[in-house]
Amino acid sequence: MSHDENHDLTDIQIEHYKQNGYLLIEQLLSSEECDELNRTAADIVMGKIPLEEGNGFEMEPAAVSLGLASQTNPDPAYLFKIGHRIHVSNPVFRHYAMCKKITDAIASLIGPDLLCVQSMYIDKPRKIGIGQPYHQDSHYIRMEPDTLIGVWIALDDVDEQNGCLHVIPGSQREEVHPHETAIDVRQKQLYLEVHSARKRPEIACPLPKGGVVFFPGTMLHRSGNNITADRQRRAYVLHYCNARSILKHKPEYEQYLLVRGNHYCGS
Ligand SMILES: O=C(O)CCC(=O)C(=O)O
Repeated sequence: MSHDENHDLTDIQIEHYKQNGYLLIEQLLSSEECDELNRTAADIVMGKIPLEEGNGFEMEPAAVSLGLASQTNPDPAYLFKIGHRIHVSNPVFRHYAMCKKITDAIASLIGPDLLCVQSMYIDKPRKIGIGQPYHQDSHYIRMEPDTLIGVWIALDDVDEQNGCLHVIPGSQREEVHPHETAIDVRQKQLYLEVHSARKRPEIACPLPKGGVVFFPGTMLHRSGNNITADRQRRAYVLHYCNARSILKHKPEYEQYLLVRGNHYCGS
């Protein structure tokens, strides 16, 4: 596939995103590209690749409680998360943050000038990986105007058993809801939650390895627990915005990466 190939979305895809607030593409990255990201994450956890300033990794809390792994005795099979600037500091993660397959698609949705503002590699280990309850990313990443878009790339086959994403179509048109302590006893140690979202009809977003979900920052979304006995659930999760938006929060470390088009002062 040529690097110059155009990956703009079709009118039908753009319309689906506008109407429903999310868009699934089943094969964005190849299986080999996903393997490269998974290998790189494992090398970071095992200390073979340095974790640059502004990044950290955490083991799954349940794995730590069970004595299966710890910060000083890490194991990629029990990872929780690496973040939040691997799209800047690591060449492999940066390559995919900037790849045209992603940036052309996002440009079709929020315009040609794009900043990547955050990245996470999130794992839900088999049997113990815990889901993130309903939230809106615009609660955490604030800007004016709000052009935030989440890009959730499945690095394993994902479904409702191993913790795929769920969305509430229509919620993308709403303001940011109050985010309160999560209700679930395990989730409350890690996450805030929009409690009212629990009663609302949702759509699961199962995907093959290499598939992606695009969704705006105001979309209410959650992930499930990984209840499978033998399947990991790894994802590369990126957040982008239109480079003309003014970000309210400046991170401690340089984190905003222009991935396409022009920079504008203020962002
Ligand atoms: O991958 C997950 O489990 C949830 C990620 C998510 O919802 C987010 O990063 O906003």
